[in-house]
Amino acid sequence: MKERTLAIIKPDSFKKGRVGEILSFLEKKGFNILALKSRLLSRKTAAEFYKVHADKPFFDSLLNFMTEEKCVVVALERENAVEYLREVMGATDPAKAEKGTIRALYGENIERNAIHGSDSIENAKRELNFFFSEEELI
Ligand code: FUP
Repeated sequence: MKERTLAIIKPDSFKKGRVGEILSFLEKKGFNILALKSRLLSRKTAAEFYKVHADKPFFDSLLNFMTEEKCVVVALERENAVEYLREVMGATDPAKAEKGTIRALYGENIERNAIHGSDSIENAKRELNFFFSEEELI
């Protein structure tokens, strides 16, 4: 069954000019780009998006990073999209990510790790609706 998930190509990738390469990587893995936009997140928006991490020691630093340049938010569609995106993204820490994954290829460290991907079907719904209107997701 076709499923939808949300990816965010993060500011480190944007700054290095890797947005096109990462989108192309995703297309080669069978994802269709349903919707996409380039956005400079406000601190408030980034804090709301990452609110589950509000009490973590890395939260403030994460907000600085996520607001330092534009992000490209992408609604993706594919069979088994949520789980498969997590697989091709690799582990949170690029040093621990499997060879050939996006984070192994493009990430710098556990914070500057190139890409975000929803971690469950429920969170994918929340995150897609966070960035896109119903009309944009048709
Ligand atoms: P992931 O689902 O792989 O993106 O990882 P988490 O939800 O655990 O973390 C969300 C983001 O917080 C990561 F992408 C990067 C940041 N983070 C840190 O900066 N330091 C940490 O120790 C853990 C996460």
